[in-house]
Amino acid sequence: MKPDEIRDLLRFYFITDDGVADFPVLDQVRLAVGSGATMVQYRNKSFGLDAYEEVEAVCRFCRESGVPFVVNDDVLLAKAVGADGVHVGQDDALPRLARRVMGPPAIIGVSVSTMAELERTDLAFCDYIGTGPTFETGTKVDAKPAHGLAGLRDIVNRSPVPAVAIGGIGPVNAVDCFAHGAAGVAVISCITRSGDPAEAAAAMAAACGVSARGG
Ligand code: TZP
Ligand code: MG
Repeated sequence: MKPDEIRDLLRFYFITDDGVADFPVLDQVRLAVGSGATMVQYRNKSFGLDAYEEVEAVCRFCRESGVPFVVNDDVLLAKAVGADGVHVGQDDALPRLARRVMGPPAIIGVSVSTMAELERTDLAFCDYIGTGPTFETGTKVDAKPAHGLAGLRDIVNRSPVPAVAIGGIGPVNAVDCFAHGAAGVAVISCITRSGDPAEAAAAMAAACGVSARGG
């Protein structure tokens, strides 16, 4: 995918939350997409046997909505459900394997927390990097220390592919991330764990300069 195309898709990147019992994942995605999210990632760190059906339902909804859908961690699952792409971490499948399995038009993203990780990642097979945590986050228990806006800018400046910032981002500091070179912001808890998720999603859309989807 061309850098300009992927930059637009990264703008308001919503990631599902498997940690809020009373907010089903498909409802999270409906809200985010309806509010204007430009890309969706299914992230589930406690995959049960029923996850496959949930992923398929989210994938179908995103396809009907015209929003690109990627699966976190699991290349095989991404391929099986017909996702648009996959997002891998430093300890998951190598980007070149992900590219081989998913095919040339697929979106391949990789997590990069530090400059050292950036340097050892084979970015020739990636469309974008997810970089963070930019700010402190309680959502990822094993997150590395936050690199802050200066760290974000350093990584953006060295990355040959567009970067989406992640970690502790909400409507206010999203604007700072854009000002420091991020093509987009990836968010979980600012929407899913907000007292008013609809209002939070609308505020994110406004911060990202995207419009709600009608219908
Ligand atoms: N990777 C780095 S921070 C993070 C991930 C998956 C969690 C982001 O969640 P939140 O709730 O938007 O801080
Ligand atoms: Mg991973």
